[in-house]
Amino acid sequence: MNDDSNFIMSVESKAIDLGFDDVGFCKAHIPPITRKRLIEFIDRGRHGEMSWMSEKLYTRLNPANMWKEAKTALVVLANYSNDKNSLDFLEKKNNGLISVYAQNKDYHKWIKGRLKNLTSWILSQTRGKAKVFVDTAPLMEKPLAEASGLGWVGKHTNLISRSFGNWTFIGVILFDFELTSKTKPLKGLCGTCLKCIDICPTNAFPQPYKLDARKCISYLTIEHKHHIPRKYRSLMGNRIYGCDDCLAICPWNKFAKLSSNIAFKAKKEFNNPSLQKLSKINEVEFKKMFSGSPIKRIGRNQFIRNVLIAMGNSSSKSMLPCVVKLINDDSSLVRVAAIWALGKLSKQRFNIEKRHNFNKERDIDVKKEWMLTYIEINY
Ligand code: B12
Ligand code: SF4
Ligand code: SF4
Repeated sequence: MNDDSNFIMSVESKAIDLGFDDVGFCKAHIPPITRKRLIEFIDRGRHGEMSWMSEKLYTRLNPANMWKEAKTALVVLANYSNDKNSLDFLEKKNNGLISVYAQNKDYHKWIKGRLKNLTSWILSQTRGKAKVFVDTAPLMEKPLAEASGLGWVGKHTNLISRSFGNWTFIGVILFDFELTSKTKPLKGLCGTCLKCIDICPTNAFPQPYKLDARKCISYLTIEHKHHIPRKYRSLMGNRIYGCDDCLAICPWNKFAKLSSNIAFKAKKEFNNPSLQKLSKINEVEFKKMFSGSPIKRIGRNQFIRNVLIAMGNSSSKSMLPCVVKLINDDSSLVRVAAIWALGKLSKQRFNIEKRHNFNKERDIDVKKEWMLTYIEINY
C-alpha cells in the first residue's frame, strides 16, 4: 500500500462518521516488556477466578498468537463521559451505585456493530482480511491503544485520553496488511500524582501501574461468582456493580468532553436505584429490567448478593424487612450475604433469626456464615 496517509485519513473520518470519538493505528504487536508484565500478573494469581485469562495466556501475549496473519491494529475509542461524578453518590447509602459504564446499554454490542461496518467499508477500498474485537477476546487492548497514540496507560492501569480523560471504551480491528502511520505513542503524563492509588477503597494496587484484580471491587462485584470474601464486604460500601473511584478521581477528567452518544447516556432507573426496591426483584424481573444491559450477565443471584452487601453497609434499619426476607432465599449466595447484612444492621434481630433458621440450614457455607457473624457481633 503506497498512499497510506490518504487512506488512513479517509478511514479516520469514516470511523468518526460512524460515531467513534478517536481512532489510531499501530503494528499488531505487543512489546516484550508488556508481555512479561502480563505473565507476571498471571503468575502471581492476580487474575483470581478469571481462568479465561490464564487458559488463554499464550494467545493474549501477542495478536499474532491468535491470528498469525495479523499485521496492523486499528484502535477506536468510544467516549462515555457523563456529567455526574460517581464519587458524589458514595454517601447515598440507601441507594446502589452502578458503575458509569453499565448505566445504559451493553457497550460491546454498540461498538462491535460499528466496527463491523467500518471493516466492511475498509475492505471495500482495499484488499485484505480483518477481525474485530471488543473486550472479550484474548487481546491486550490497552497497550494497542497506547501504541496507536490514543492516550497512555495511567497508574490505575486504564488508558487516559487527553480529550476524554478516563471514560473511554476500546475497540480493535486487526488487518492482515501493513499500514504505516506517523502517529507516535504519547508519553505517560501521570507525573507524581498518586490520587488513584490513594483513593482505592480496597488497596487493590500493590504498586502504581499494577492491579491485583482479586481485591478490586469491579472484579468482586462482576467477575467473582462466589461469596464475597468477608474482608472486602464493608469496604464495598454501596457499589453494587463495578467501581469507578480510581477513574473518577483522575485530574485528567477535567479535559473530558461529555459524550453525546445516546447509547451511553445513563438510564434514570440505573442512576442510584433504591436498594430496597432492587432487593425485591426475582429472576424474571431481573431479566426484564437488565435486558440489553451488561448487568444481565451476572444473573439475579449475584446481583442480589451485591445489593445485600450494600444494604449491610447502609446502617439503615429500614432495610431490615427486605434483608430478613432474603435469609430464606433459594440461592445460598443470597442467603450468605443476607445473614452478613442482618448482622451489620441489628444484633438483636440477628440473634432471633439465627435461633429460627440455623438448625434447618443444610448448606455448609451458609451455616458457617451464621456462626462467624454470630461470633463477630456477640463477642
Ligand atoms: C481483565 C479485565 C479487567 C479486570 C482486571 C483489570 C486490569 N487492570 O487488568 C477487572 C475485572 C478488575 C477489570 C475492571 C475494570 N475494567 Co476491565 N478489562 C479487562 C480486560 C478483559 C483485560 C485487561 C488485561 O489484560 N489485564 C491484564 C493485566 C496484566 O493488565 P494491566 O493491569 O492492564 O497491566 C498493564 C499495565 O498496568 C502495564 N504495567 C504494569 N506494570 C507497569 C509498570 C510501569 C512502569 C508501566 C509504565 C506500566 C506497567 O503493563 C501491563 C500489561 O499491559 C480488558 C479488555 C481487553 N481485552 O484488554 C478490559 C478493560 C481493560 N476494562 C475496561 C474497563 C472500562 C474496566 C473498569 C473501568 C470497569 C468498571 N468501572 O468497573 C474497571 C477498571 C478497574 C481498573 N482500575 O483497572 C476497559 C478499559 C478502557 C480504558 N480506557 O482503559 C477495557 C479495555 C475494556 C474495553 N474494551 O473497553 N477489568
Ligand atoms: S475500580 Fe475501585 S476497587 Fe478497583 S482499583 Fe479502582 S478504585 Fe480500586
Ligand atoms: S489519578 Fe493521577 S496517577 Fe492516577 S491515572 Fe490519573 S493522573 Fe495518573
